[in-house]
Amino acid sequence: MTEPTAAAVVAPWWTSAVVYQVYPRSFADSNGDGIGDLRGIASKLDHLQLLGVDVIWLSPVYASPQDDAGYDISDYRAIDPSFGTLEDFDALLADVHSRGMKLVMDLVVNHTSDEHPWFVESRSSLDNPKRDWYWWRPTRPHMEPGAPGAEPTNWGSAFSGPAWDLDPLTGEYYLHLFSRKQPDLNWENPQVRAEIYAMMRWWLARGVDGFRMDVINFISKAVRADGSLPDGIVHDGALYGDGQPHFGCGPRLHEYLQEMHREVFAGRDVAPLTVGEMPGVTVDDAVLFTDPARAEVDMVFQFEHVGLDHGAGKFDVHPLRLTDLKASFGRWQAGLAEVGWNSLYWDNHDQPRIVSRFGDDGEHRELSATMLATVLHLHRGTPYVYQGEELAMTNAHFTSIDSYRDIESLNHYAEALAHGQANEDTLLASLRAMSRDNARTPVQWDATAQAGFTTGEPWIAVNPNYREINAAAQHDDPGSVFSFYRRLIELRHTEPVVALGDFTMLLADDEAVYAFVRSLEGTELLVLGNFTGAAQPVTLPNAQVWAGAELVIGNYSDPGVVDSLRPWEAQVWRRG
Ligand code: TEU
Ligand code: CA
Repeated sequence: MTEPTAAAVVAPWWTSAVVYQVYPRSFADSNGDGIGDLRGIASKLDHLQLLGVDVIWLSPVYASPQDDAGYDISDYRAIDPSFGTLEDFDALLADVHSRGMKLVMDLVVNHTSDEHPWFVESRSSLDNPKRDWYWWRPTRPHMEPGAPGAEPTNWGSAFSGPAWDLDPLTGEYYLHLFSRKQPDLNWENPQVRAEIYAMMRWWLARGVDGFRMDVINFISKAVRADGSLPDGIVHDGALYGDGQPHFGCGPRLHEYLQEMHREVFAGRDVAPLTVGEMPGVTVDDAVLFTDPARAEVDMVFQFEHVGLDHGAGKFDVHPLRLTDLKASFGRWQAGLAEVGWNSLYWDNHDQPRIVSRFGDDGEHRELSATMLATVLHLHRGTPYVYQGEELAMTNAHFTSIDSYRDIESLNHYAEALAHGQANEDTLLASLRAMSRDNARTPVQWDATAQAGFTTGEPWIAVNPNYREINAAAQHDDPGSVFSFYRRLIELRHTEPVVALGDFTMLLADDEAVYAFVRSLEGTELLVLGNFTGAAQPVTLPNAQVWAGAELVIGNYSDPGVVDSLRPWEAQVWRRG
């Protein structure tokens, strides 16, 4: 492993940054309508500044019928009234900047809302100038329009059902990889791309500092010369074909990302931060997407580790094997060690909360939360903290389907029941484990009514454990999960080895202990994490070199010992 060159010391700012994701609907409500909003976010910036994060990623706040909670946009240059106004946005951005933080917007351009004027025009007639802005195709040959299987391809939507809907007005089908109210844009059309680049430049001119790009690796579809699209393989027990091989990391994706970079990001004094959400992306793909020399994106969100407890699908839950997790993270650390850069996340608005998923949200909630945080934040890459993760908020543990709001969860429940794939109890159990709503319950600010999120009726229920788990109880408590996150984030800001050090996995076959070393210019950190609720021995190769090392951070009040870990213990030792 080459010694870090001078270049390393001028690594991009985001290699030592920590990003905080805000899901506006559930963050803080300022006007009592039960829905979080921009003024609510502004009222909580002290919390984020105290935490020490560098960047705020805002999930969508644009005008939207909210069919998929804002990821279905009807006007890219307007704020949805439920979140506030453009003036509220400008005030929030100015406040964020005045506190030395940056703000990144969510760019949702694989699809729009079906209420976006572009789609309203496109569906209005076969020869509308915007017809080719979306994917319209005729009924499958020799099939009756609207009949099961008559769709142009057999692809399933991510939200259950087919990925095509017949539009009676013109008798053609349109493609929607997500809900039928999220028609996919046709990026083959240069007018579509030009419009999107102009919209992005509009937000950058307004002062935003970058974009998180929603399912950006789905924008290039594998369309054949004759304009047709291939069917997908129908996996065992599946109702539809798997289209992902035909739209995931498609043939023109690199071309589009490089064009976007030229048209939107190139030549700016301060390079905007760009992170591409890319379900199904591989390490080799990611090296190409994040190689600075290729000018595509700074980093990607990959999904391998959040699929390790998936069986046939995400709702078929299997226990995590720690060796699988280490194998996956180890491959991504090694694969992007020389070229490219990793993002690091456990939680976001699409994943159940990690302390309930890979930790223990009962007896050892705080210890398992801080151990998981330590292991993640000490890897090489940019960490993302999802709202509430810094408080060790847990899954919702809903017991009734009536409590759920997420279109993916509700559609899955309805489809599985309708096709007799499972009974209500089994489905409710899998939703309790994996539903996206687990991440979307309101942030727990204090022990007052509705956890201080709203003075009204929240759009989704507050987790009843808010009296015990809330920000107010943790801000001034040096032993709290919140205070531990502050220390972890501070470590990345003050220790170059954390941001830029090489990564070496240890104990790859150990099913209980996660262990690795980070090293930079003679400084070495040993990171240990116990993924179980039982004490575990640690047998390190050449353990003696760590005798006399200094404990940099640990999640027990008294420093432990390198050769044995207490339940859910995390330790970070430094030498040199
Ligand atoms: O998510 C894309 C995506 O991969 C998720 O749908 C994921 O597969 C699933 O939720 C895991 O269960 C992005 C956004 O993050 C998500 O909120 C949107 O629903 C989706 O795109 C469509 O915009
Ligand atoms: Ca509100």
